[in-house]
Amino acid sequence: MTVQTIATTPIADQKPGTSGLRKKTRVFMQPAYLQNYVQAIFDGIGGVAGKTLVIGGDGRYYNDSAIGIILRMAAANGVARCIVGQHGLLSTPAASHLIRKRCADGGLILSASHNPGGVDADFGLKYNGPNGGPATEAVTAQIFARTLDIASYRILGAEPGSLADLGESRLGEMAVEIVDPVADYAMLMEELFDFDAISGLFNGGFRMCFDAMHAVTGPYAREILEHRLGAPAGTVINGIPSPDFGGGHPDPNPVWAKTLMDIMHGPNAPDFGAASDGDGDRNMIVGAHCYVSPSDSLALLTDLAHLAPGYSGGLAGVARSMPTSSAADRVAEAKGIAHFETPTGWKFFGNLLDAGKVTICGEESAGTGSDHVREKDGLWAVLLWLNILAATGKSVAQLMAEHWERYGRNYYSRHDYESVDITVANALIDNLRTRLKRLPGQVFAGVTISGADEFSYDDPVDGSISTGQGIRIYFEGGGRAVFRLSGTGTEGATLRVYLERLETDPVALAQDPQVALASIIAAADTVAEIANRTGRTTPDVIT
Ligand code: VG1
Ligand code: CO
Repeated sequence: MTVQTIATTPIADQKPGTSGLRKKTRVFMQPAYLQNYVQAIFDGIGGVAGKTLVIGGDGRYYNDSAIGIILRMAAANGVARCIVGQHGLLSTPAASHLIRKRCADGGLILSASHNPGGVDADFGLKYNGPNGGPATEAVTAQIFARTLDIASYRILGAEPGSLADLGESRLGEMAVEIVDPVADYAMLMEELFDFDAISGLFNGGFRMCFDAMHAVTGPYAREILEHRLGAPAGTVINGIPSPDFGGGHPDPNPVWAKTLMDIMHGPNAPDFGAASDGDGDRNMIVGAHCYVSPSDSLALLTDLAHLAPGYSGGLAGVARSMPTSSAADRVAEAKGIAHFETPTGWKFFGNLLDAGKVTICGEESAGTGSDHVREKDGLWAVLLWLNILAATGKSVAQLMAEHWERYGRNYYSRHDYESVDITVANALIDNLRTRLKRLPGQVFAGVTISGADEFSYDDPVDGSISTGQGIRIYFEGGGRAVFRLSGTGTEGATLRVYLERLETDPVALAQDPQVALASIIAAADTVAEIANRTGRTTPDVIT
């Protein structure tokens, strides 16, 4: 079998964002586009000869063809073994677990996560290192640098075998091992959680609805919830992965998971609802008539994780991304454990987890996870919630009410303005940046600014510094607004405005967040001149 060395030229737009490289599917399908990027990953990490890689994706359009190309390139670059999920499927947390369990040198995960799939939608690829976590900024910088001076890529002149057949085969000199994508992950979940107690819940008539959103979590949720835990068939809805996610937007939030929200707020609502995203690393938690914001979920899990066997010894600490509400910080302070604030994106949690400084991490974008893998993990969060519900015998609404009574409630919302002209979006952020020093003391929409800065992160483990991670504006009375541009979109710019206010008055804990945050929302819109600059008077998505 011949190794072909194909001459190529650099492609300018292959800079990885918050979570790998994401582009329109048709961009990835252009001649040499995927090949250049894969070769740049292989070269950027110092070569792959003799290494073992884990490969899998969320099943979106082009997943299997791309895996075929990656396998041929891996073989041509001297990779010793590729461990591939059957049918090319691996959820992001399952891929992270496989890398760790099999002591692989890293992995390639094909996903654009919560972005829609299809030939006219989005595709993505990211590299995870030997700890199972997303490549650090230093590594992605090396990969990007290589995309800019690449001159050739190597590929084997032979097609790999079927991704459907479990077991081992050869592609040139390389071993290709097709594995069950669910088995190892399900075993890990059984080690962490009290499956007997959760089964007991279901046996007692507890009802749940899990919306897999036609994405990768379907097979995992069915195996774990319906088969191993005995939840009735039909507990998992939209459970068969489809290349375009059933034409939907696999982002588990109240807007895109509206079907589930309607069920959970309808008559005869189940006790517990949950949803996951395209690649299975996000989670949405909702009780009967009770939506739990991701920031609150992180705080509650930090408070009560010890009720699950895998965390019975307590937590070393908790980390949250900067735009996530500070609810988890107060729990950490009450428990006397460390808490950390990192930039947006799971890659910033890796060092803290590896160093044993934190056990649980979370992001406002519906990502929660722990040191069991090095990615956020949707189903893990759902199982931890189930374990807590089983251990306490309380409802979601009851747990949240008690949590807010004890710690106060951080009213929270994120307003997204999508497909904004990139120049306009950059100018909006630049304008805020240049005014930061002058803002304290100024009044916008009746609210006084008490402080303003731009977040930069000094990694306490490796000393690396990440600047420009979001504009923060603090208001008198304890409110906060954060402004940043998304690093996962594929069309124009997405402006994210994160809004938060702590309420401790016991009689004011049950408001609609948009109402509770009205003054902060108005002040944030005014100070950033959103309407004037973008021409938008309302956000495209409010979560
Ligand atoms: C978004 C979220 C961020 C998350 C990232 C990847 O990034 O805000 O919290 O880590 O997506 O999640 P951005 O740059 O668009 O705000 V996933 O589930 O899409 O891999
Ligand atoms: Co995701």
